[in-house]
Amino acid sequence: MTGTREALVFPDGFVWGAATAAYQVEGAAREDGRGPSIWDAFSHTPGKVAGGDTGDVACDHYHRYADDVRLMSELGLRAYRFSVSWPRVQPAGGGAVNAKGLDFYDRLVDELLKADISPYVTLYHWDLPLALERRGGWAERDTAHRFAEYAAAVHDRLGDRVATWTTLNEPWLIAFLGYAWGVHAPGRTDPAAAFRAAHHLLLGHGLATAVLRAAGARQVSLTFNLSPVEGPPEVADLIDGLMNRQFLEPALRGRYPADVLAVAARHGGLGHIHDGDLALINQPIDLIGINYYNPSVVSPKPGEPANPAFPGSEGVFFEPPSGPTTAMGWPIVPEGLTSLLLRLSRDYPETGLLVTENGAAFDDVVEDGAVHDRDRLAYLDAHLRAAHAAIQAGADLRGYLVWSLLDNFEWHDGYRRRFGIVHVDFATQRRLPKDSALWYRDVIRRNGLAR
Ligand code: IFM
Repeated sequence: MTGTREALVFPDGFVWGAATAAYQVEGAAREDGRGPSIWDAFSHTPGKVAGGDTGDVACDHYHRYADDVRLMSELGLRAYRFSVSWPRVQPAGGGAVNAKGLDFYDRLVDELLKADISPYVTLYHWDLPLALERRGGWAERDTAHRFAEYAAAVHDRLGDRVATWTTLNEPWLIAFLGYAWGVHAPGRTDPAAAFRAAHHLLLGHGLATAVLRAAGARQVSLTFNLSPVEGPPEVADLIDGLMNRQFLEPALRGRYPADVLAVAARHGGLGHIHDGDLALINQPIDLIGINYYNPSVVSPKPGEPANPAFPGSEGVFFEPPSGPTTAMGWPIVPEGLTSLLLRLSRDYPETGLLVTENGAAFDDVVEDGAVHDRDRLAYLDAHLRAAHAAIQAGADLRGYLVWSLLDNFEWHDGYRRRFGIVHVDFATQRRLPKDSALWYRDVIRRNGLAR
């Protein structure tokens, strides 16, 4: 791991926080009128999630949120990014709003504000109401309209206290892991549906952004999972297009990259992109949300079949990591964050940047009432140094939200992968701040890194 390890100070007002997502932490899957989501159906299907784990109980954040906010306060967090569960708010995916579902977020927001922690709300972090999937899910255009309707209902209840709104978390993953590869809910393996889903997610983002703006939302953002792609341009550009530019360019520039359109055209055609859609999608946003974990390295390899997450990638080989990795097997490359932030500043200089997720899973061990997670601490330290280097070079980075506050339900990996800076004993629900959490508390206190 690199880094010069001198003391570093971040800009005044830099936002320090942590993130979670509804299905990964809340539990209470059948309480207070919550309807089923695609992740309930997927996790309850044998063989889909490691260990047969589900989000039924997760971290029980639904009941323990006040204790969790107290913990955040002890750690000095200034912001908490959480997502709202759509099926809690609209159990049938549209129409009637379940007041009890919104009550939970009302209580959570009040508790955060009492502790002087800013709520950062994400409207969609993957838990689509099952009723909408039965009508075609994101592959169906109507879902984008239903999403805008849901955004209005949530803003209506929380908009007086929540300043920063994120429409979607990681549209590439939703579309291509959920509809093309099928390792995420809803588990479909239809590349044409994935391209349609990608477009309808973007449309939903645009429609919801317009609704949020009209209702007076102060800051609106969209969170992308962005991966710098390294390798010869003849292969790296294609993967960069599918993963990064397919979403950045419509949202921020109102156009699809030609190379992405060419691939989509070969997978079901472009009939789902209607005249005027790109103008609807391209609403001004205040912040680009960045979830950074690792870069990808590709090389040309004739005869290589398409990677299931990248339809159209025949002949592209994804190189295995050559250096240190996390427990996910993801390479640890902090410099990738610097180059990503600088690229976004260069390409979209008018929009502020916020790291909405960065962090790492490691195989933590509880020893004498402590978790000495040196690897995670080193990972976070190195990535903060990389973020600081980007700021020094001119990037308008406004804050950093670690993924994650708590160990939680890591999608198809279940509970076996721990990303939290706070350890959760899932048998007792006991929380235990790891060394990385105590270190992060000091980082926040001094608004930077010690020598
Ligand atoms: O846990 C996920 C999160 O829900 C979305 N971004 C990546 C994280 C780690 O895989």
